[in-house]
Amino acid sequence: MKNDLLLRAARGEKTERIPVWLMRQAGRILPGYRKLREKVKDFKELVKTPTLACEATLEPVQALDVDAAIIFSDILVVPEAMGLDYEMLESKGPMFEKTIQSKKDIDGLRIGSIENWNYVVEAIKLTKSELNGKVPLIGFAGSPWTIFAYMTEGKGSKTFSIAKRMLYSEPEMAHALLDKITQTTIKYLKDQVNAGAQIVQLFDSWGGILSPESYEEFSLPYIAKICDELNGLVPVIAFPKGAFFSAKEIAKLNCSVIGIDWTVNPSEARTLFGGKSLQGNLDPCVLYAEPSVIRSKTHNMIEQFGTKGYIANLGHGVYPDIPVDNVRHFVECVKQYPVK
Ligand code: 1CP
Repeated sequence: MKNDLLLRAARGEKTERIPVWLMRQAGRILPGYRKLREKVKDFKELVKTPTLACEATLEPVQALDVDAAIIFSDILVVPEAMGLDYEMLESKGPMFEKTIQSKKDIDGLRIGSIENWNYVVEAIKLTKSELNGKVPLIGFAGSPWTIFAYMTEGKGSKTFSIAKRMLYSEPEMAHALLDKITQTTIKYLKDQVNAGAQIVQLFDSWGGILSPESYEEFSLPYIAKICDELNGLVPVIAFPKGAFFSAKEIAKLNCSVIGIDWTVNPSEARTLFGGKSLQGNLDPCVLYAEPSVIRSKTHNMIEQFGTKGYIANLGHGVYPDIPVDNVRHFVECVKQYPVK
């Protein structure tokens, strides 16, 4: 491994330089990605063609000079593997033909297996061999609650009121669905690790719309199960976006790294999550600002996080209209930060 900064920082070590990557680095912002998209019918064809998924994964490593690659895929591979098909509508996002509303619907879902996500396994193997140890490869999945939200709503939502209604009115049914998603996700992540993923991230993108009580009943226990199954194999990064109202409970997860969003002060995050490595947390919108602002906000962030057991990143995915040069500047500013 030529550059294992990310893996060492995830294990809590002090590194000679701070590793940096960006959530959603592999799509949307890069010109090469747009060209790749023009070659295919739709987003899913890109995800399901290992040579193209590999190309999309490698582009940011070249173009942005980041310290990790994240496999080009989507969290919605899991519902599809369970038998719930979706389309990715141009500039609208995911759309499921059917949604899960009843016990019968849940019984009709399968616990996915390798044949349902073999294209991801192949993409990881190919990417791993192309990377040839240049930087580590990150695997990922959505958290069970976040996947549940898409499976019950059928698409993105502002309120996720259909998903939340099930939590309050049919809690047993909700747990049955969450359990099935969790079993699938554990198998899916283990297959990613066997194929060559060296670290995995769990995106709980919609954790923040729950109350602390609901979060601790319907999201966190399932994330905990996945961490317990995976963290002995590779480091797990748990990213409980917006859910830091439950920080005390999150701190108990059996994961190596906690991903922090911009709503938490970095030095406070250190106090909350004592023994863990941290990742984050610059507001992506800082990258719209001029270079000197990006530099001072990035260096200020690092100073507060400290340099041991720290992975620099944004507090959520990079937005499609952020200029690539500004993203590159952010990466450089992290790399230039003097570690004493
Ligand atoms: O760096 C990367 O881009 C790697 C690949 C990646 C990842 C990690 C993609 C490709 N998606 C994801 C994760 C993902 N997908 C999340 C979790 C991260 C987050 O919170 O941002 C979520 C919530 C999704 C679901 C999803 N996929 C949406 C959101 C819809 C909503 O409800 O707001 C959308 C629009 C997608 C499509 C998608 N996934 C990935 C890309 C590059 C795109 C854009 C589609 C395109 O190119 O046409």
